[in-house]
Amino acid sequence: ESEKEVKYGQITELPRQDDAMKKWRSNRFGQFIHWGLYAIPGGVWKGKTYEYAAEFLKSSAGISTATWDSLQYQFNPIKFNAMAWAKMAKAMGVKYATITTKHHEGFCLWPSEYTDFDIENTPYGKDLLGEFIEAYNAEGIDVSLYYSVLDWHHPDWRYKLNSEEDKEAFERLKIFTKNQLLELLDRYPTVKGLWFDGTWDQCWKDNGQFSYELEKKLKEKHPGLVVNSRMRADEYGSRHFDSNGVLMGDYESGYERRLPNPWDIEVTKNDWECCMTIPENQWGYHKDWTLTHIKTANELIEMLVQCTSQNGNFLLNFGPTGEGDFREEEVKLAKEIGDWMDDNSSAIYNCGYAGLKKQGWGYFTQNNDSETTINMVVFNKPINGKYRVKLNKGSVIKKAYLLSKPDKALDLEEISNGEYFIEAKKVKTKDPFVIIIELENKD
Ligand code: FHN
Repeated sequence: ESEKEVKYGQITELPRQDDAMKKWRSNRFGQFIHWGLYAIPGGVWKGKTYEYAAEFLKSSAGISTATWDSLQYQFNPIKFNAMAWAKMAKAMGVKYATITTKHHEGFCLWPSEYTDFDIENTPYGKDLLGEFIEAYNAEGIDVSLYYSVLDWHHPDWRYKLNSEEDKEAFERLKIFTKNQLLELLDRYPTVKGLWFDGTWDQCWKDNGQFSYELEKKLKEKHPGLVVNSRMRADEYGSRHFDSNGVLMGDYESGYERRLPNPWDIEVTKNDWECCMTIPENQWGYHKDWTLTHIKTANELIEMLVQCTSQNGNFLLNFGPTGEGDFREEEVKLAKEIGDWMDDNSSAIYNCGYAGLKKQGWGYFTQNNDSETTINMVVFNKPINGKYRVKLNKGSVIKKAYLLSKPDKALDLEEISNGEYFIEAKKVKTKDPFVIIIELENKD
């Protein structure tokens, strides 16, 4: 098939191999924070509960912009303690966090020169985003900023440009967007990445040149900046991937509340990130968590491990309350995940695709700096207590042991050339656990 000429496609060669990108890749586990005015009503308006995502309440309940925007004067998260948040994130085991600086409602969590619809003009008044970044950085956690281009508050925002007037409005919105992004990078120089959202509007898709030039400009200003694929469209309106199928931005961010097929090897070729909610589809705080299934710690850990096994990052979402704390369920899950990470994170950080065929018991991961050690993260114990491993040609297993009992070698049975059973019948735990195999090259 003939290649299309693409002028406004990818701007760097992928996968990026600079230090900033390597760090992003080694982090593997991140915390997503959706926080804005929507946290105040929490999915409930005038006594009625709306089941759809709480951050969409304005639209689900048909609330006027003026009424919604006046929530600004109630935003006073007196319980917000940035240090406590950062400590909780650290204990959960995340290495990075991505926070909504401005979601679709348009409210800004930092004092912006370009709008009054911001934290400065709330009873809280202080630079909440600045506090957040400082506290997380102090705990050694990288921070990236989520930014929605779609903006229900801004008078110049349009889905589609139907008239000359719309076009002029969009020109102004482009300037506003660029100014705000440059302002964020100016104010918060330690930021590692920008996470674009709300970029599916027709006007954004029709303006590939703008997002191309914007990406270049932001990266010039902030070397090392890591940008998600959602930011971009090429000049033909193709999003994430250009018209020739080349990924745009630095990593694929289309995995929202879904994971790739766990056997898919193609996906391991690009950097990517899956973002995930704990309930079915709630990003902002919703008062009622009985409406859908709430994922358990082990379900979430499995997603994290699967992402790692296919060279992806896992960004797990939290929706703090309007008062500035986390609901009990989130605190408990963070603790449970953190307890697991305390013992098993060596199978996560700086790990990726191991190059072996996935088996039914779970996932292989391998540290990027090791050639001979492979982790087997087990989620399904086989009835016969034996774990199948098929190696690539030329290597043999030297030994296998549980990560929790490195001194006790597990029995090995070679079934056929390069295919083994590892025996681990006595493992009692009900949680996922790790078997380590050490390989040796035959020649
Ligand atoms: O509409 C938003 C949603 O609220 C949330 O921010 C997610 C996160 O990926 N992005 C949008 C939907 O794609």
